[in-house]
Amino acid sequence: QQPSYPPVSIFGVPTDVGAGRRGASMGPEGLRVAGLVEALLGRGIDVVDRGDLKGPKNPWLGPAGGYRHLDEVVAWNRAVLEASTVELAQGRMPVMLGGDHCLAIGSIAAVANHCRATGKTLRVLWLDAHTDFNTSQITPSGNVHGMPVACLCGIGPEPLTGLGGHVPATRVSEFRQIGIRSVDPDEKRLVKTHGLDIYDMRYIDEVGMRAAVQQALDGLDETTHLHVSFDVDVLDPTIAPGTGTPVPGGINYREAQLVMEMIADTGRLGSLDIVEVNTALDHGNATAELAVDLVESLFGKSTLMRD
Ligand code: B3U
Ligand code: MN
Ligand code: MN
Repeated sequence: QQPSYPPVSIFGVPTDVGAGRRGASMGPEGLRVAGLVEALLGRGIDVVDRGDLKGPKNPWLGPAGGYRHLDEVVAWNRAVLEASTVELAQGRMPVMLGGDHCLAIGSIAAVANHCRATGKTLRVLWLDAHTDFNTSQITPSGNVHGMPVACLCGIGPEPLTGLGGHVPATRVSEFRQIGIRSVDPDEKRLVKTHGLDIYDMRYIDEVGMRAAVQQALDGLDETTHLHVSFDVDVLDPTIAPGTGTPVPGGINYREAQLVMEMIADTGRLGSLDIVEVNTALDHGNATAELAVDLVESLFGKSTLMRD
């Protein structure tokens, strides 16, 4: 049975203030040029592109107190939080086009508030090469795109942990991370202490993507709001070179399609981030085009009719 989808509202979030390299700010336009809106329309989805959110420019400074550009990151995330909150309240699905992954603090804080208000259960599927669980004390870079999961779970600076008004915004137990293969030494200790549910590349190699995704999606029911935070660096850099922190050994095209198809089959997708597309580092617009291809699967495209 084909799942049905709520109407979709797309926002560009042209920011790279949380990243260590410039260029993720061009991600929204890269995804649009790759035909994201047309692909969703082609799936029969009711979709509106609300254009780009506004935020401060990248001052390109070094870390201060363990964070780079904290004020700018907060400002961008306020805009993301506000936009997502409005769409969710109208029964629409916010889709945030990054931009760097710091924007997930705002998008997921909004979703978590929405779940609290409506009595829904939250599940976050975090597709990424990285766990993004750093803090100002242990970050090797000061880049906030390496910290959003920690911030959402209440570990971070008050303007980010308290962004949505509820600290912590989310519980660690609401997250499942898939495709992980780069965790900093102290970050490793922190994710272990907090018991983050991680399906890393070794696990995927050993049990296969199907079993990994089945486990990550276990326990979903009609009350679940599923948020997918899709960092394109989860993909192998040979197929997705256009991203700021590529890590070898990522998921391949077929594994990526399968994840998306399995998510689609749940019929629970409620919100989405597509982040870290850096067109300045891409081969042509290949990474954005691949992301759009995968998003079609996420919205129910399949080779055969299924029942
Ligand atoms: N863990 C490293 C690298 C990183 C995390 N997320 C991204 N890169 N995109 C850091 O800087 O925190
Ligand atoms: Mn990330
Ligand atoms: Mn990443």
